[in-house]
Amino acid sequence: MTETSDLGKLPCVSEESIIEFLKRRLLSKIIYTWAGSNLIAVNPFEDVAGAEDPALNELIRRRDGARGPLPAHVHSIAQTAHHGLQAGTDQTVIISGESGAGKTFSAHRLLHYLVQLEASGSKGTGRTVEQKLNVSNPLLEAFGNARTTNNGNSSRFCKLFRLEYGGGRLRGGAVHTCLFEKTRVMWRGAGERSFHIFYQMVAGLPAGSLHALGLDRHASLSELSGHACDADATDFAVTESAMAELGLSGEQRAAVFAVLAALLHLSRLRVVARTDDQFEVEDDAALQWAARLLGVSAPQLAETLTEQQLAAGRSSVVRRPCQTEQEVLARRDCLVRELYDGLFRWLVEWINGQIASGSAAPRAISLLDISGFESLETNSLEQLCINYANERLQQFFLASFLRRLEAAFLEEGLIGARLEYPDNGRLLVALDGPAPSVFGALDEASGLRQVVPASQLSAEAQRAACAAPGAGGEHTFTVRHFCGPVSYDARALVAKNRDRVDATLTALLAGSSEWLVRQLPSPAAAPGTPRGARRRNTVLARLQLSVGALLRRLDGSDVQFVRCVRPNGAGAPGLVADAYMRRQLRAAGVLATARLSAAGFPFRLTPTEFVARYTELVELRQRAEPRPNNQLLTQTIERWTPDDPGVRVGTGHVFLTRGAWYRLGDLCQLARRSAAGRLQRCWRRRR
Ligand code: AD9
Ligand code: MG
Repeated sequence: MTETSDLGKLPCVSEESIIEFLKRRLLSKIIYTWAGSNLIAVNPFEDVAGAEDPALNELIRRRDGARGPLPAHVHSIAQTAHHGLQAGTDQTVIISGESGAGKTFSAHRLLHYLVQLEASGSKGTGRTVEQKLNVSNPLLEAFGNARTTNNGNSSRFCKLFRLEYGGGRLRGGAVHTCLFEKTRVMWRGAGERSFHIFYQMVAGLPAGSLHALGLDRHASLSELSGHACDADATDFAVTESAMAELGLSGEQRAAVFAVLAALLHLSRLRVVARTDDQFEVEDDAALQWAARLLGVSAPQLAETLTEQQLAAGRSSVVRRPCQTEQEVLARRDCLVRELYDGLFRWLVEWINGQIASGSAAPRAISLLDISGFESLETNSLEQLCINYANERLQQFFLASFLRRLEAAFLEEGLIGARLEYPDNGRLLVALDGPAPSVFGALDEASGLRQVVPASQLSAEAQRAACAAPGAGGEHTFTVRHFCGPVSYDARALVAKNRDRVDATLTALLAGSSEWLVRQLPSPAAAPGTPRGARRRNTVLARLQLSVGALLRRLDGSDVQFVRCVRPNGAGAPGLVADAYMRRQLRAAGVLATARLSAAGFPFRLTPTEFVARYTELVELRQRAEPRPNNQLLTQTIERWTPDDPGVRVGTGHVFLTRGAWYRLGDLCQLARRSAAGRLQRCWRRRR
């Protein structure tokens, strides 16, 4: 018998058995495994044979999912989505996993397969759409990915890529992004780089063009933290041609590079002390270039950076000069961050304008590439945001998974098959529900510029029994997420959550003589910005809205999950670190998924398959029946396993839990050796 490719069908579903099983498969270069209808993809960190196997693809393409399980492969996910779409339901694939686990790689595979599927089915006009969809990914990655200690091409944003179909054909698409790590443009950890595009531009633009932007290749590269590599110049050619392919003219591309160059100049600004508590920006080449490229005057830029606007009462504001060097630098960092964030959003909007399907109510396959759970040594607002988004996704996953099971049962005439599952609804209410809640307390304090003590946040979390006791020091509070407890440092949360942009900075950019700078979406126009007097404009409030908007887009669609797993921290092929895997499998809820799938009758057999598999249990005179019917099956099952809740006979299939599957298998083996009477006695003992 061939080995199963489904974790839910293992004889024993435990963490150890799952790790052993995945390890054995990886060492045999099999990276994909089913956990019920979800796919586990273990990153091999090398090219594995068969990934683009034409025979396998042909096999996947010919089967439509209705005729038994497809091979465990990411292309099977794509094929199932395509099949479901053709049947009239929107489809979503959610790809999760920790940094470097292979989410983006899997997303590319899915996109590539779906686009190829169209290309092979149709010739002619669709071509341009396919090309545009294909090149939008490298362009987004140039501006939104960076080298981190975990991954040389780490995505610093979550991406929902929609492929839109009209009249049964791929017509275009749309990209939605959230959780963009704009802070990276000014701050990153040791050994990490800023976004690829800066290195690409400095390595790839001709010397004359760099000179016209006030840049010098060698000086600029040494100033950017982290080194450029040979690939940056080659990648720049790819990025530039993607920009051109997506309709950005030479003039528009030059305007984008000018903004990037302005950011490099801004990052070099120097602050000098005029008096003990008055500071100014040095009037040097960096200031002049930054101002010129941003289309503002140098004195105006310097003044905006050194004077801050403060609220005085409910409706009036006062301006006062910055009193420390840090205040000036914080304003500069804020300007750089918001400019880059605006540029990224402008680019996403541009891409969307180019790949739009034009169909009024298109059907869609959505691919969601989201950062996985993070539990670092010190966890702050960034981790709270990512973990909250994952918590919402888990809730979405449970709802869609159970809905699908329910639908399958209803279709088969099985009513009342109840499943036990770990619901995270209470935890979410404790996090983002109406005050009192963790987000409520932080938002309240952000409005009042107060500090929230960790003990208060702990109390909010504890209200829903989602705080783990005793973890972390006095400044931390711990949330018991569905994949394990995470301790957050409460100290910088309020300041980070506030993330205010002074109106004078926005006004400066609005008055620019450069068309692109004027067109960049202002922070106030960010998608998910809370409107109305009662909503707070904080990072958490915006996050809550943007995740909600993202999930609403997926509502009503059939959802499949790809859980990416990184086998070791070093990124080495052929190496599996058990503890490393275990942590991720827990974080991805793989064990819970396998158990859910085991609880959810993972084995489905048609009557013919049932009789073929359990021949020994079927009475001799009935074995010859040309078409086994439900009555016969029910009689057989009742005879051997009376009132077994693990077996359900539907209109077209027999559903078996994992336990029932093995019970019946054991009975068959015994039947080969024993008389029927002995067998039944044995069965009674087992139950
Ligand atoms: V992050 O959260 O954006 O930092 P990802 O997206 O999960 O991360 P990524 O897809 O970028 O990880 O993959 C990390 C590295 O593993 C890349 O160099 C990939 O080329 C490599 N990888 C991932 N999956 C595969 C695979 N199936 N076969 C070969 C792979 N290489
Ligand atoms: Mg990625």
